[in-house]
Amino acid sequence: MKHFDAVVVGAGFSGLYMLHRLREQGLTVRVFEAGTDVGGVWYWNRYPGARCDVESVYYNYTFSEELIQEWTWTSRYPDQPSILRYLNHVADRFHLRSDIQFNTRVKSAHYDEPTGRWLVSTDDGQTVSATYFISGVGCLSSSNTPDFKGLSGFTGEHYHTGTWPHQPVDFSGKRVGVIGTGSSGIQAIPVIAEQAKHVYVFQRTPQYTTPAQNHPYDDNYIRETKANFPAIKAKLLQSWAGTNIRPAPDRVTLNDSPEERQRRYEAAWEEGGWMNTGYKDLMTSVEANEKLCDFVRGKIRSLVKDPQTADRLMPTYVFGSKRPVLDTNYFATYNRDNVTLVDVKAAPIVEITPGGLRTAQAEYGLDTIVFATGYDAITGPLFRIDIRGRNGVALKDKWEDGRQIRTYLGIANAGFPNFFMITGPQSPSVLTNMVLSIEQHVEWISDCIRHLRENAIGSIEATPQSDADWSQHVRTVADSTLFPRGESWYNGANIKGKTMPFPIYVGGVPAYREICTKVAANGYEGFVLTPVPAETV
Ligand code: N01
Repeated sequence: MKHFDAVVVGAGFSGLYMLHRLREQGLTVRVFEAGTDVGGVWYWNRYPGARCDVESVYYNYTFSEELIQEWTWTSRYPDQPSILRYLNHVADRFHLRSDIQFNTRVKSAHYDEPTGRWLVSTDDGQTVSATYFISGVGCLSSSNTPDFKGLSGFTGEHYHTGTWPHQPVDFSGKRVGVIGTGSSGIQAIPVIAEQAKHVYVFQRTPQYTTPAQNHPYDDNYIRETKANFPAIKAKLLQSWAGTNIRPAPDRVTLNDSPEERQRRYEAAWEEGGWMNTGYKDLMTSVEANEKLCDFVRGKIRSLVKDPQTADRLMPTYVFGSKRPVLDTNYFATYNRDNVTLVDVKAAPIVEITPGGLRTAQAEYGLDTIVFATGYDAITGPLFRIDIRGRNGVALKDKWEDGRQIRTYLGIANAGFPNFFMITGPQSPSVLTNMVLSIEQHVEWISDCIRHLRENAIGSIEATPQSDADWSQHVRTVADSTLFPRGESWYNGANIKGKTMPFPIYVGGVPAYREICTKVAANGYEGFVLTPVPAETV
């Protein structure tokens, strides 16, 4: 059986950087990737309008000054083709492809106690062994198509935004149904509407979405950004989500007059992005949160001409308890004659028919259905792999199918020696700039592996107490905020039968980094380090 020092799953932002760092240390590494090329979510998400909601100049690796200087982003928010080009450039520049096996899905990874190795099996029938097993599967790579009655009998075409074909889909002259109005649906709908004969949007929950105000970058901005990158990175690391470089918000919403609030909300709306209003209590005060919700609802009313459609687009949940969305022309799209909003909370989808879709109220003839129905998020990508630690215990069972996630730092697990998760559950992950969080995890893991090898330590494993304490801490911090108040993919509410305690650390990037750094500085506090047996040293 072939042996590698490390096996990494996935060749997205996580897997590529992990491979690079481990190879620098001289490790043998094999990356397995299900796609035919690099890119991870940016390889699969090719739907019309796909774009990142973190600004381009902050959404890139920062580990290499040369890479920063040689790559130039062209617009404020990068579109999917640009990000994919960037990741291809990274793969070429650091000669990564030779250690990646594409078209290969990891099916299982079992810890073999007698040898202290991971046995990793793939869908092409091979099994390899590895000292370290590292997941770079991401949080949103397991797409979810709800089990609608009749789908297999649909005579038109259907697509999921998260597994979009590589060839452009032609919507011209077509009656298109889009199911779902999360980030993917909200980005795709305005673009599809420009081409299709008619678009029916099947909306279950109306969303708060604010304008991206995307625009091309000018040369001066790019020059300044490149010249000042070390300072920019330092500021990103100080910000709660790692997504912007402005000072931390310090104002209390209700301390301002209604006029001052309105001025700040308007300015943030015009500037675009994550509604940077300067208020620090958005996610801790229901009253503060409701003020922003009111403002956005007012905007929807002013943007959508038909009052009944506007009513159906009014969100009512706590802003931020579902992932906020940035859009381009979303609400204005409902003023088009060829767009119809269908409320499927009021009249649920009953079945897909051969010629379209039937709700409890009406039947819609469709040529194409776009499922923008999201993901089995956070735990889904990990549970697709049969990961088993000591005594053959499956990760899925340890976490009780997600109802009791227990990790240490969102990186490690008691009972799973030498298994590392990049942006795993209970780390800041999806509530932060993913690239920055990925870099932190990759660097922490590669430093840890260096420490193990330099000190003849055969394995590292979180203690059950560390697992329990970290999981409790994640819950306590989340419960002091409004984040867990919504029903969203954050807590599994989008998937029938799935429930999870809020699985994201919301203490912010600076606090989280400090904790991880301290754990390492204290000799990997909270872990058991087991020396390599004497005869094998
Ligand atoms: O998925 P979602 P997404 N019947 O889960 C609806 C990232 N991302 O792919 O809200 C009818 O948000 C569901 O309704 P409800 C980003 O983190 C980033 O859009 O559950 N409807 C919802 O409207 C994002 O948050 C970018 O009631 C059903 C929609 O489908 C995450 O990925 C771009 C249904 C799913 O929305 C996921 O976004 C794209 C059913 N049975 C994605 N089941 C950017 O960087 C589900 N829905 C900008």
